[in-house]
Amino acid sequence: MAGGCFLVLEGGEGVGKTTQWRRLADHLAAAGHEVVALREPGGTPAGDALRAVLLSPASALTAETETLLFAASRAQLVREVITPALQRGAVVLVDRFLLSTYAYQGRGRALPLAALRDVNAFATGGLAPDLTLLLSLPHEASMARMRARGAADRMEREDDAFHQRVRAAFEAALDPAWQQSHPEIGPVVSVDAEGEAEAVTGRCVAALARRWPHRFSNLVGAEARAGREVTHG
Ligand code: Z5A
Repeated sequence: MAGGCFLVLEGGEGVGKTTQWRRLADHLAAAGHEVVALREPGGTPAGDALRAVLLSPASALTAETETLLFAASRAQLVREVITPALQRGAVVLVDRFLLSTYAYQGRGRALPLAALRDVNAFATGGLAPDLTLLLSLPHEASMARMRARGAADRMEREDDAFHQRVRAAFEAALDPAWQQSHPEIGPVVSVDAEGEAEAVTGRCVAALARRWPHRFSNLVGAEARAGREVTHG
């Protein structure tokens, strides 16, 4: 693989994405990669403003408005940060991307996938991740982690049935036939998110090294080496 690499971390709430996003970014930087670590929604000044609206429990949004605001944040992030970073050869690591829209707005809010696809094709300009690592954790374990963390945002306050639909959508994305019919999502692999954070990072690193042995095999043990700065957005 030459040039940049576009990686996404996905999963339901409380599976440990943000924890792994930080740890994986550090590993990649320690192995000498330029790393641009971003989260959705957000990652740009406009995106951060949209994030505040989207996650505030005080916002009353229709499902359609919510979808358009997530897509607006994505459009800004792709053009302002992701595409230039990929063009310079950086590893771009994003906490959530389009698959979250399919899971939360598609399955969670029951909006038609065709509309989500069209809006987001416009938002991304056709940019698809090179790989998505889907963190998988039993429902009870992720709920326990959320309870331990406290305060819930607007999306997290949805009921259990909503979150079960979201989980089912993520699981469906692991089916090779589903991936073939959704090329805009790119390849998705499951990573077991149970156990200590360090063990989960090891599984993420192993998944990257399996897919791109030449580029990423030196990630194993990379945290012990001095690394480059990570740009966080
Ligand atoms: N959303 C959407 O609807 N449509 C879209 O298109 C997009 C997003 C892009 C973003 O919220 C919300 O937007 C999200 C989907 C929606 N909402 N929901 N619900 P966010 O960015 O604020 O949050 P999140 O993405 O849902 O992540 P999270 O809830 O913060 O959880 P997480 O990132 O998966 O987990 P974490 O913060 O790393 O860990 C959670 C807790 O568990 C924390 O206390 C950790 O210290 C602990 N933890 C982490 N790893 C471990 C291990 N291995 N063992 C034990 N404890 C652990």
